[in-house]
Amino acid sequence: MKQRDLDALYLVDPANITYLTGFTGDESTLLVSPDNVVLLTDGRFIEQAKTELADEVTIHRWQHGLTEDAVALINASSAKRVGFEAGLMDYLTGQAFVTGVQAATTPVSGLVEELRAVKDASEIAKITEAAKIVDATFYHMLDVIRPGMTERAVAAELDFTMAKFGSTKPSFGTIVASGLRSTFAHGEASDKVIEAGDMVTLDFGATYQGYVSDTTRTIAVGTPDPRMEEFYAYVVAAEKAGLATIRDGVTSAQLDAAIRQVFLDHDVNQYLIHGLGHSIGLVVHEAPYITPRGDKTIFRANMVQTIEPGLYLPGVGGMRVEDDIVVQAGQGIQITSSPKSELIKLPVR
Ligand SMILES: [Mn+2]
Repeated sequence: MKQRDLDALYLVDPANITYLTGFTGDESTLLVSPDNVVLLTDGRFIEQAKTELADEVTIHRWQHGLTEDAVALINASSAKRVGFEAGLMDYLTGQAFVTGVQAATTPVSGLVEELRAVKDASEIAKITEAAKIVDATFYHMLDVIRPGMTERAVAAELDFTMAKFGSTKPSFGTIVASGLRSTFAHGEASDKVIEAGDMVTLDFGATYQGYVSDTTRTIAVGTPDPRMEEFYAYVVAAEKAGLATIRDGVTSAQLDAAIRQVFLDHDVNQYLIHGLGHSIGLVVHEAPYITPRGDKTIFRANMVQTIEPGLYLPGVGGMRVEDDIVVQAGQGIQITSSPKSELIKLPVR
């Protein structure tokens, strides 16, 4: 705030508020000034806020509305330049905020996210626990998946298993995409029945003490189209190239190029239809992202990154592998470890 010449900052993003204060409720906002931090919330969260917040944080139960009360608090203060999370507010809320506040308002973005990008030891420990849960769950699913099951039944068993292993909630809607649906990079589980010969992509994440994991494996049920095995080898090789490249000091664009080169070498890059990875933490998609446009984004030690190359052949099938990696000086340390080197073909029983 000092660097940006702000004497107050109004935050609306739940993950940013959790990161700064430890408060885990939602529909609340945070007003930060050099000598005062105020959580604006409603009756549902008062008792929770008392147990989660440090004594220095003032709990303000709003009377007229979150934004209205925040505006009134700012106008009653001596703040002259107020930053606010413009990109995370809807139009009407933002308009009410900037017209209500008498001080100068400055849109800010990424201020707290920048702090969140580099994790401390306790955050890495929590993400590592969430990673262990998805690995244990994947092994269990290998015993469960068989032809005749719907994707939805697979997802239900997968979510239930993560919960049994200690996940408080899936970190996003579990993806189970089989057969032709495996060409949908983000195919949430449907009523489709899994058949012999299907590729089945499982993309799922656990939450442990607020921190998430995110992993993907594609397996076959029975014998798939022979091109799928060929493509699978490229995907694994691409991820491996990424794992060998990621470390402190590498740019996002360099990492993207290292992974993508494997696909270019085999003339299949046109079947890659999404970004190659993202950071994880309190939420499943955090900056930095792996992107060819990321020549100014530099990975730093103690970021936690996913690498997730995939190939999708329309009308045939698709696959993706994704692992979670702690960036260190000199190397990346993989914290998810489900098997992937050979395409797993489950027996048709
Ligand atoms: Mn992911």
